[in-house]
Amino acid sequence: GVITSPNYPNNYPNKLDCKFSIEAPDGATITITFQEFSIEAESDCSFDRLEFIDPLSDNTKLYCGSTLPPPVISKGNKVSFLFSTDSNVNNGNFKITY
Ligand SMILES: [Ca+2]
Repeated sequence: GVITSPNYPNNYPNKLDCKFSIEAPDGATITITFQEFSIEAESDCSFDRLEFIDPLSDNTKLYCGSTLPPPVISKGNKVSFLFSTDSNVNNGNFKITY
């Protein structure tokens, strides 16, 4: 499957709070591959962020900036992403396959 930022391939909107959930069959894991990635950079990703949540892992990941993140493999069969953006600077987008 594919997940893209809202308005892809154009810039994502400001003031977003989006959740994307992926569920695979029981016993399966999910491999996430980032194809394109560029969202507002900040050292703590406090402006715009993509948060990766794997319920079986304590290792929640926050992504921002324009470096393509490495692939991620889930521990279990469910993962979700939360995409949050603030009220200004929205020059970017992302595309993820799983
Ligand atoms: Ca922003």
